[in-house]
Amino acid sequence: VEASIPEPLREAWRKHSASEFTNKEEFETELVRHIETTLARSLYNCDELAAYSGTALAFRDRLIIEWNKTQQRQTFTDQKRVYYLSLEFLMGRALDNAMLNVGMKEAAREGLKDLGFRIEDVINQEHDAALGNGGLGRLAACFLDSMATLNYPAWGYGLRYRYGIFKQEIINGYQVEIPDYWLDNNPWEFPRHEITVDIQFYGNVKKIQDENGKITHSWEDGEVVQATAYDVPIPGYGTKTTNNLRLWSSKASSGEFDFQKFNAGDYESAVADQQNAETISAVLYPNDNLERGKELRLKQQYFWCAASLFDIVRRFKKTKRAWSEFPEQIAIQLNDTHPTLAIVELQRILIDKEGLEWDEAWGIVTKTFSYTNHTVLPEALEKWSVPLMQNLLPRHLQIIYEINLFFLQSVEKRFPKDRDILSRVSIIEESHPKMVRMAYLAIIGSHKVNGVAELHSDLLKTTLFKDFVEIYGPDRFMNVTNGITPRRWLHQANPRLSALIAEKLGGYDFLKDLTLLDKIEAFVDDKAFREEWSTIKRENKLRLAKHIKSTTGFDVNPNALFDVQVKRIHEYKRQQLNIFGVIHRYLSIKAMSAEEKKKVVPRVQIFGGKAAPGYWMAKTIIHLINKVAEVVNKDPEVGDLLKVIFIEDYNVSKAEIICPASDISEHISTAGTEGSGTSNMKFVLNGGLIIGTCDGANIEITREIGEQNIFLFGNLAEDVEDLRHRHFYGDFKIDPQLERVFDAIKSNTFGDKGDFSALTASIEEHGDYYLVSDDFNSYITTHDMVDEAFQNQEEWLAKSITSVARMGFFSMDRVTNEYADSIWNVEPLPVRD
Ligand code: Z16
Repeated sequence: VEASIPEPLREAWRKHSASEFTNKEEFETELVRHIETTLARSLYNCDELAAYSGTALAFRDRLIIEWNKTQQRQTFTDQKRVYYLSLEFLMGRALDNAMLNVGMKEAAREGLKDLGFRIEDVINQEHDAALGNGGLGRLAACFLDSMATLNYPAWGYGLRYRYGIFKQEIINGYQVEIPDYWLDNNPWEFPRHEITVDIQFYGNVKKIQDENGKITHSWEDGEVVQATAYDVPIPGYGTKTTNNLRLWSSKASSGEFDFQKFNAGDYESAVADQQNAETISAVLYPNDNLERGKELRLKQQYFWCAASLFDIVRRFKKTKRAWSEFPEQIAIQLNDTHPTLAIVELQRILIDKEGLEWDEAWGIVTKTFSYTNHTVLPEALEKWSVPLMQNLLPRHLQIIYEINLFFLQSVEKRFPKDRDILSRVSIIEESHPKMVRMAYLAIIGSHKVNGVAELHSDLLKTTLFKDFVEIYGPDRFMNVTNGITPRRWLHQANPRLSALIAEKLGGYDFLKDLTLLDKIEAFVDDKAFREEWSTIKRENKLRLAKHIKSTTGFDVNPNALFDVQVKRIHEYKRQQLNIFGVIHRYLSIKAMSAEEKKKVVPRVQIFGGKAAPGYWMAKTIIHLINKVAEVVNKDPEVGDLLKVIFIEDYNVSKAEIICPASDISEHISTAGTEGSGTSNMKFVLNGGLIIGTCDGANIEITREIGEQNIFLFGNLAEDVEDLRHRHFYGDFKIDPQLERVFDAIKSNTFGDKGDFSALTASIEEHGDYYLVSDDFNSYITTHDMVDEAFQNQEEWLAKSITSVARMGFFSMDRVTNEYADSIWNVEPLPVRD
C-alpha cells in the first residue's frame, strides 16, 4: 500500500503533517487556539469547564497523532494482535492520565497557570467514563493501560452505552439512582461513521443443498440493526504506543427496508424502529455479580460480539492470509462469559460464510479464544433460556447444539462407564425451560481458562469446573492473579508518595517495573523518609476530610484512624458485618467511664458503594449505615471517638481520593466468595494496612507483604460448607455480642426496627448464608488488635512502608505479561521514533 503513493504526494503530506507541542509555550498556543476556535470562547468567557475542554482537546490532538502512527505501525508489521472483549470498561477520567502518560503534566500545569487556571480545578471538571460496575470493568481498564505501556498490539472492544452506571444519591438514608448521561462534549471519542456493521436478529434458518449434496445454512428475514464504531485512544505510559478501544453504538440500519417505510408515509413507525434499535446500546446493566437473563442483555451481547468479530475478520481478510493462520495472528480474550457468543459467531462465519469444514473451523476457533472467570457465585453464572435464544439467534442455537453434540460424543468415548457425566457437563441444562450454560460453552470453545487469584482458581478446578479438568486435563486451567496499574493507582492518585519513592530510587522507573519498589525497604528506619511518609498520609487524609466536609457537612478528625470499606454493596462482601461491628463499638463506648474513654482510639468509619437497583438487601444495608451515622455522629457521649460516614456515588475518581487516605481498609468477604478483589491492592500500594479474610487475592497479598503486616480473621473457605450445613440443621447459636447489636437495632436505636428486620432475620432465622455470626467474634477481636497497633505509630509506619515495598507483584504489567506469554502468545511491538 505504502509503495503505491507517488513521492511528491508523500512529500506534501509529510511537510504539512500535524506536529505535537513539546513545551509549555507550545501547549498554551494549542490551548488558546482550541478555546478560541474549536470552542468559540475567549479570554472574557473562558470558565473552568472551557479550560478543561481546551486542555483535553490539546492533549487529544497529541494522542491521535500517536494513535495514527501506532496503528500504521501495527498494520505494517502485521504481527499477532490481542483483542480484549469486555462488556465493561470502567475508565474513570482521561485527562490527568493522558497528561501523565504523555509526560507533559508539568508543562500543562504552568501553561494553565499563565492563563489563569489551577490544573487541579481543571482536571476536576471531567465527568468519569463509568461504563462498568466494579472490579471486572476496572480490571479491563487496567489491562488497556498496561497493554499500551508494554507496547502490545492490542485493542479493546466494548459497547458505547449512552448511560453508564447510575449516579447514586442518598436521600433520607436511602439510595436513589440518577441516570448517568455522559456523552455530551466527550472529547475522548472519535466517531467513525464510515465503520459500520449490520447486525441481524430473529428471522429463520434455511437449509440449502448444492449440486454435490453439500448442505449449507442461511440465516434470513431477521431484523437488522446497525453498529457504528467510536474509537477511544489509549496512551501508554512513557511510550509512543497509543492503542485503541473501539466501542459500538447501535442505530437503525440505513438499509432499504427503512426507507420504504418512510416513503410509504409510515413516518411514526419508522422513527419507532429507530428508537428501538438505539435501545440496544442505551444502558449498562447495573448488576455486579448477578445475571438476570433479560432479552435486551442478550441482544447487547450478540450485537457487540458480532460487530467486533466482523471487524476482526475484515481486518484479517485484508492480509490475504490462509484461514489456518487466523490463530497465529489473532488472540481473543473473553472477559467473563459475557462475550461467549463470539465463539459461536466465529464458527458461524467460518462455516456459513467462508465455507470451511466444521472441524477445520472449530480448530481455528478454539485456538483463538481464551476465557477468564471472575466468580464462583452461582447467581452470577450466565445461563440463557433455550426458547429465548431460539427466537433471537436461531442459527447460533443450532451451532451450539452441534458443538455440544460433538463434545458429548467425545466425552462418552472417554468415559463410557460414567453414566452421569454427560448430563453434568452438557452445555444444555435439562431444566424447564432448558438453559444454555455459557461458562461450559466458553470452556469448550477456548484453549485456556483462568481464574483471577490462587484460591479462586483452585476452587474452580475442584468444584465448578471439576469435570472439565478430568476431560481436558489440568493444562487448560490456570491462575493469573489480578493486578492494578501503578500509573493511575499510585502516580496519579498519590503524586507525593510517588515523588518520594522516585526521589529515593533515583527516578520513576518503578512505574514501569514495580518490583523496583523493594528498594525502599532499605529506608524503613530512615528518619527523614519516615517523617515525609507520614506527612503524606496526613495530607491525603486531610484531602479526604475536606471532601467529606463538602459533600456530607461532617467534620472528621484527621488524627483519627480512618477505616475504609468502599466497593459494590453485596451480602457476600459483608458491609453488614462492618456496620454491626461499628454498632458494637458504639455500644461499648457508651458503656464506658470517662477514664476508659481516654484509652479509645478515635475512628472514622468510612463506607461507600452502590447497590444494584433491584437488590433490596444491599439497599437495606446502605440504609442501616446511614441511620447509624445519623445517630452516632451527633451523640455527645461519643464525640470524636467515632464517626460514621457514607460517601455518596463511589466511583473511580473518588477512589483516587479515598485510597491514598486510608489507615486501614476492609476486605472481609465470606471465605471462598471473592474472586480476587483489586481495591485491596490499591489500598496497600498507597500505604494503608488491611483487615481481611483469607479470601481472593488477600492470600497472595499476605504471602508477599508478610503476615505480620496484615490483619487476617475469620473462618477458612474449607470450613464454609460445614458451617452452612450446621446453620441449616439449627446446630448453632448466634454470637452473643452480635445479639447485643441486634437488640439495639430492635429497640429502634437507629430508627424503625422494621426497616432492618429482613437483614437481622437473614442471620438469625434464614441460615446466615454469609456466616456473619460465625466470624463476628474474630472480627471484633481483630479490630481491637488494629486499635492497639495504631497506638504504636512507629511500628504502624514500618508496616506501611514495608508493605508498599513488597507490592511489586501486583502490577498489572506482571498480569499482562503472564497473559501474553502463557495464553495469547503475542510479542510487544517495540516503538521506533
Ligand atoms: C465483577 O465485577 C466481578 C466478578 C463478576 O463475576 C462480575 C463482576 Cl461485574 C469481580 C469479582 O467479584 C472480583 O473479585 C474481581 O477482583 C474482579 O471481578 C476482577 O477480576
